[in-house]
Amino acid sequence: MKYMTINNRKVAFDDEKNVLSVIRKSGIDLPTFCYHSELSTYGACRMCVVEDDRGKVFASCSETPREGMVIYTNTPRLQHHRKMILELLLASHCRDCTTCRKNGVCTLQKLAQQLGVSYVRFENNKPQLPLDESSDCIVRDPNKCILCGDCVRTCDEIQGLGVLDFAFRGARMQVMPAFNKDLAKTDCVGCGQCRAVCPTGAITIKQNIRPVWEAVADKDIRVIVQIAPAVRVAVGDKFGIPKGENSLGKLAAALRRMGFDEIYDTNFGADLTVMEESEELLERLESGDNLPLFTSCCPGWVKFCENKYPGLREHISTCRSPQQMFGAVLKEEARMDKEEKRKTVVVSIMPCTAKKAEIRRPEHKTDGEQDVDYVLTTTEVTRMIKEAGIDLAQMPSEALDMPFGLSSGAGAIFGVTGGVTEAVLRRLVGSSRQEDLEDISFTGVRGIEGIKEATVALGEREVKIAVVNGLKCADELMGKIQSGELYYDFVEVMACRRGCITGGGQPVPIGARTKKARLEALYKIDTVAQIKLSNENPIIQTLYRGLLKGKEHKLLHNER
Ligand code: HC0
Ligand code: SF4
Repeated sequence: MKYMTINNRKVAFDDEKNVLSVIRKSGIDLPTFCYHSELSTYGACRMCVVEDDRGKVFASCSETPREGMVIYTNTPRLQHHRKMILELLLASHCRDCTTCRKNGVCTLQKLAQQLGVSYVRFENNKPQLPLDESSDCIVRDPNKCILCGDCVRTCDEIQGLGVLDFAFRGARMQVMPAFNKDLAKTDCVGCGQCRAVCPTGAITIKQNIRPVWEAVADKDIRVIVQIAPAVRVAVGDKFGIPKGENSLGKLAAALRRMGFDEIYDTNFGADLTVMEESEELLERLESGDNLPLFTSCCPGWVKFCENKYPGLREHISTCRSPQQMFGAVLKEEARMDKEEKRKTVVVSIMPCTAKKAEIRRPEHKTDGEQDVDYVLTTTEVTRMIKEAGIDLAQMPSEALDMPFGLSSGAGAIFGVTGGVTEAVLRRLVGSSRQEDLEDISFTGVRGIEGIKEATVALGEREVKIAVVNGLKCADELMGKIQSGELYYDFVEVMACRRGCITGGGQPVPIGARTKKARLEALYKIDTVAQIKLSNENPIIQTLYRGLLKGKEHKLLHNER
């Protein structure tokens, strides 16, 4: 153990990678715009400056901790320095805080208030730049960018895409896609991970709140809502509910009071996906065609694979994602119900911005009609609940509607990377005995590593599996699969690290403790679930015997 002195207090440190981490570990929340522990250190914002005993001022994020260091974090000189940075940032910032989407969760706004910046001496004489609203998933407002580079490094270092970068120099510097192309014309997959780290309103979620309120208010429209696995463990974040707490029952109660007609669970859709995807895997193992089978649940990953590895497109499962399977079933049911005179609108509540693009893909229309009409992210639904004057924390816990409110634990764990694989393996192994479930969970499919590998015995055969977190890791793996260096039978990729719990539409910030709480909460839902296997869900069985009979392919699969 080594020691340094921070503000006259002796502080122990070990293998922290920089002085900033030691300071934060000691309980002092030094502000930063450009520091994220999972990204490379950029050292540009200078908010984390500290002063040493010789009066040297330096950025604590870029300094290695040394034995015997003596530092101060809040001297008058540092206070002046930080305030000046904030004032200069605000001077060239569009200051429409009251109407900004990030109002209340903007780091610039929060720090200006926290550090007492009450007046800006300089005029903003920068020309107003146009917004990029071309993407279905996110909106870019360059007028609110503070050039911290968090989005640039996230898209490059985590997703390996490099869609965004710095352009021009000095006062003209901006963040933009190459040649300032519209996002919709780039390789952007809509994952929203850049939005999740953006400290201001420069990258925000494309909003679908208005049309949903209008549909809810229309008596001639029946609005059905489905709630994704990862939403329930994050929607409580802005209501003071403990991080990770399962708020599904409270969310159902709030949605009813807001006027939604029927409330169902995307976990039911996940159960359907397990049924179809496990069959597809068996068929491909049998025929040997198009192995490995790639999961198709994550739209960011699907788009990435289509863009970058078109030659491996046939490997993507033909199964629709749980959102899309469920949407197609709900719309088909509405078409079959001759008593129902209202128009049916299906709304999904998702942790993911890319799901907004998934619903608009041409293959996700049945008989010319979109299977899911609108996607609201967890963040948008949080806003709607607040608009309705509802405090989620005070809601009673209510059950979802039947029949599609019933789902298995296997459906719940879809929200974490590895969950799809684990759920499919459960179905293929076909046992709900505790020891067998544990054996599957210990194969290596759980955990937060970038690439996880597992080998599972299915009958006579050993099935080789890879589970991938984040598109940069996917890119690494795909290169090796394409060249023949690696072989797998089944590959699950989630574009967001740790899966949908960290999706680009989730409430931010998503720190290490929040990630852990959400992950553990989803596994806990599975642990206490009475039904563990998707095929044991009685409503799934009824559906296959009824509505789905002869229509499995039409409603649950994409043509490839
Ligand atoms: Fe997910 Fe899904 S698990 S992608 O992360 O497969 O968004 O939560 O809804 O569709 O079920 C997101 C989450 C879903 C889908 C499911 C899958
Ligand atoms: Fe990159 Fe994802 Fe942001 Fe698109 S949405 S720019 S792919 S991080």
